[in-house]
Amino acid sequence: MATLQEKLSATIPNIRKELQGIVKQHGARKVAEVNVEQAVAGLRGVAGMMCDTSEVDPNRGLLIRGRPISDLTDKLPEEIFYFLLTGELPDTAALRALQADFRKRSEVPDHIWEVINALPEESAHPMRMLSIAILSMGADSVFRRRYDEGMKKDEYWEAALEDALTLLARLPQMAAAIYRRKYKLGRRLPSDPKLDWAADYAQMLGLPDPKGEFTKLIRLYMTLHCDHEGGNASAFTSHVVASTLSDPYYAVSAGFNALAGPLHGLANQECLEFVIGVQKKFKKVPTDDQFRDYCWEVLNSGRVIPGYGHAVLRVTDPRFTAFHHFGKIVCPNDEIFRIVDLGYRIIPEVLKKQGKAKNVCPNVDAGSGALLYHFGVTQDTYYTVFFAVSRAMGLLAQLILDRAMLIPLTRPKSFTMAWLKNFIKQGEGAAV
Ligand code: CMX
Repeated sequence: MATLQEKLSATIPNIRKELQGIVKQHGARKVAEVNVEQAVAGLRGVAGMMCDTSEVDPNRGLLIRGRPISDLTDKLPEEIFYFLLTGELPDTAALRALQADFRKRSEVPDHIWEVINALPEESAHPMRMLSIAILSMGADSVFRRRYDEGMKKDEYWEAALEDALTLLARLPQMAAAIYRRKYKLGRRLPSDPKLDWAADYAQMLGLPDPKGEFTKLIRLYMTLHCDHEGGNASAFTSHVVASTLSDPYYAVSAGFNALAGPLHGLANQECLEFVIGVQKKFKKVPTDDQFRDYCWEVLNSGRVIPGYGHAVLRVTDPRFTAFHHFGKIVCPNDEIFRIVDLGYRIIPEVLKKQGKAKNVCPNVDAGSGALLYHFGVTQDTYYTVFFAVSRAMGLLAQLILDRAMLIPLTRPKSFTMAWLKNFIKQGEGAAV
């Protein structure tokens, strides 16, 4: 068995050497070109950074370290974190060691509870509360302290890993406490050291779970949302912030701030609202024709159908498939789930007919909210927090590997509108 730290210590020097060799030998080779539209509109599709933890294949969906996410749905999030970082799944002893490490670090200092309790629960969105709590934890950053003491560059990843493990160990408690405070559900519930990371998170939310199905859902949720390559808004934000050698708490908080936007992590909230809207209008599961007409009403009013389409994917998101499969087993007769199921049959056909969306299939957000709702998480403004707790694993794994590979400050060049007009006038010879 190799603990996470041992495994990384053994492999990082070789990976670093290999990358340095590649850059030395092939540094001048072009990997991508950027056209005017891409430069002006969000750098879509520009391959301009490296990320080893995962990739999104348009036709296969999320691949974690080359393995389809659908192969990993039975894994615990702790195993996934080890896998993201090392490319190997831990054996039982290494998994136990990682879980014990989390437990050792899990005590949330009083000053963090004071910060959470000081936030206005009426007005603050739970993502804002979580981001502030993470930022406050940075006061105890090992990375910051060791940097101030003159830590050597090749040790940055070790200090980043220390902070990452501490952050992850405490995250479920903070997220669960925010749930209970925000929605006035009573005192926060204590962590249970006997439970795995996701099961502990599930029990601290305080929802009834007589058959253990909600716990299974949270494990699945945590595994499915763990990472989505490096260029998505939250991962890229975290990458840029960490590249300045801000500590991991600053970087994760920043990444969460990006995740909180409606074009990114907040979409899951909007998906449930769409489904609830259908239920409210028809007071039951509508017929196919009624639902089809409803979709056209939404589209004709200029709105999008949430949960469908994707910037990269061109097939049904395998993470949707995993949630759909779970729902079919656990709550096939739940009215909200049945509307999601109906949507899966009808919406692609409607979007195809409309002819605008490049991908007419469901994405990860189309079904997850219905399952959370089924188990009593009816407060959809909280859904992005589940996403964030899971995604912290990917942000942190990417950040640790960036420091391990000695990736420098991110600093693309920008240009002015005047330069752009001149460039167009002069032709392609002009340089930034
Ligand atoms: N409903 C209606 N129209 C849609 C649509 C949908 N679900 N998905 C795409 N379209 C439209 C776009 O609005 C765009 O229309 P305009 O040309 O009028 O601007 C056209 O189809 C082409 O868009 P696209 O290239 O296929 O999609 P983008 O890469 O621009 O956007 C996304 C991707 C996800 C923002 C978009 O599909 C969408 O708005 N979906 C609904 C919201 C949603 O589910 N978000 C969750 C994303 C999950 C994630 O990113 O992880």
